[in-house]
Amino acid sequence: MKRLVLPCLAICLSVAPTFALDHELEVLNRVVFQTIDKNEDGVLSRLEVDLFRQDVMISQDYDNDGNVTAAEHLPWDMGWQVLAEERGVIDQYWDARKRVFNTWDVNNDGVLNQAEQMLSQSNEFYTASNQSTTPLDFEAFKSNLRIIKEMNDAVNSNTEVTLINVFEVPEGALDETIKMWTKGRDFLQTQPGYVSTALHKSITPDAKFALINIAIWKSAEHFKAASKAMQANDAAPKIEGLTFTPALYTVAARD
Ligand SMILES: [Ca+2]
Ligand SMILES: [Ca+2]
Ligand SMILES: [Ca+2]
Repeated sequence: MKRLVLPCLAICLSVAPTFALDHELEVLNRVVFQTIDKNEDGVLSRLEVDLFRQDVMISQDYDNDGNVTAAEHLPWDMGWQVLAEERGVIDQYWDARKRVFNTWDVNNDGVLNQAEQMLSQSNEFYTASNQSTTPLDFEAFKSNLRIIKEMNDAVNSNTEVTLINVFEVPEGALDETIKMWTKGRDFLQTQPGYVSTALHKSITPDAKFALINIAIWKSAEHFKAASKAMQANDAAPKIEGLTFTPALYTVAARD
């Protein structure tokens, strides 16, 4: 399979938490921007964007017939697909890619012919440049150029985080701790951004953590705001000797 291989792929494959992934998305955008910016003047001219378009279209046209089908176009990836897979938003990513392809496929025959390839990219440049020929700066590139914006939005569409809270429960305080947790849960599930929660009770004798809570929140910001609200409302009673350690996590690797 022909692909444009960029140094960013190594970066994009590295494991990182949510905020670092946002940084990685920024790095990916920057690397692709610099790849297109042949004269290294920090902006993308109409010519540079078109030269890149030609390189990409040629690399996608596996059977060299001058046309690019959806099957030829969609596997092309410069790093966004890897990030989408890491973040669990691969469906949103494919939807975005198909949406862009369908927009470019003006006569809706499932193939980008030469005229459609040129027209689509010309239109995209002028749209990104506010109907002018002004070269695109980095912000315009990542926020206005359709395929880049669509891929960025897809990769950014999931900001869910997992709260894992481990409880060291003093002897004889298990039921009381579960009651405390339930009261806290009742409050937290009314807060914006709450998705789900599950309290796990150890079945291993003498486990260090008798209880572990695993909860999903729409974003770290939602969870932090909810925690603050809970503290302000004193919604969780105190239990002598109980220690708990909450932290937010995101998926670092999957099967
Ligand atoms: Ca340039
Ligand atoms: Ca072809
Ligand atoms: Ca077509």
